[in-house]
Amino acid sequence: MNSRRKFLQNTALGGMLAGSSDFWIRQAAQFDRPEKNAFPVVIATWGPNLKANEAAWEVLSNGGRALDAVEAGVKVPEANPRDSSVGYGGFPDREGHVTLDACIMDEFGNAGSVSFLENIKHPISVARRVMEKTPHVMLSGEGALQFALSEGFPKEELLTDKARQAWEEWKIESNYKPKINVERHDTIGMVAIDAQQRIAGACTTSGLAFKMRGRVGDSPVIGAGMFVDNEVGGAAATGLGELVLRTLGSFLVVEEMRRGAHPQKAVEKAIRRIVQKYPKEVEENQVGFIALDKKGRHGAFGIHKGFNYVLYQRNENRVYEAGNVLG
Ligand code: SD4
Repeated sequence: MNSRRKFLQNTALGGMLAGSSDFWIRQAAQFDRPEKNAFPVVIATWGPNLKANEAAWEVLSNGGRALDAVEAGVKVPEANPRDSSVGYGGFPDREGHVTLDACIMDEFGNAGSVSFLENIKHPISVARRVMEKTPHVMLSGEGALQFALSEGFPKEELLTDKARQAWEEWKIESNYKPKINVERHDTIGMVAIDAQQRIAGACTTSGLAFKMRGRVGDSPVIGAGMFVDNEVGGAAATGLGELVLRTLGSFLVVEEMRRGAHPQKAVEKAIRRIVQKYPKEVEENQVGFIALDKKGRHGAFGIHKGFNYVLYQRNENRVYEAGNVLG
């Protein structure tokens, strides 16, 4: 027996602490009871993604699998030409090519991902095929494209007139600033739990606008842009990928929940870690996390004001403002 335990057992203080810890365990159990009608549930980054949640809900409310729900959900912004951060209509790299990153995880801990993929409208579905049809987790660039074509995905031009125009305007100054503004971006990260309490997650993006050719962010990296552990919960990230990659943010959130943290506390921890480690870079850059735990509780938090998210639970699909650390 370690000496501290021995000491506590042999003292009045030990008796008091034992009593008080029972109190806290009872207290925690009260909060930890499964939420009523918590399932199914789906959460996604950014307010404009209500429609993505709807598509996921369609699957979930019909008794479908969380994996199918998140794939269907994130395909909505991937196909939307007005969404300049995801899939078709995404802003190109600084050489004018739209290059896409995406990843997906299922309830068994299987994972699939594509990075630096061009000319395929639904990178999330290619990521799923990587997971289901290859012994690998990630395919990149030309190889990812070849694989997608061999799987029957059509090759498409993803650069819309609007995105081309934005790029032409950017080229006038060609000011290379690999930073992300605080409010105007909407990579979608999504986590869902179905009626059978299976958890899945997905994340998809065109990455930073006018990025260096070949730059890959956090979104396709398992544990950075998204992570799911069916025993614990799931998390996803949006914002400046470099900050999320260096801290393996989504993994950190899930591990915090594994240690017993409420999802809200877990996302706050991951954001504070970034702020503490990179105080200069966070001044002008946003990162936001969303999380769901196995009990159906959620959390969301950003570095700056302006990060919002969508939650569909108990038949209600709503946009919520997330808290933030820097205002
Ligand atoms: C990236 N995390 O490539 C992505 C960008 C993003 O909303 O989230 N945009 O770094």
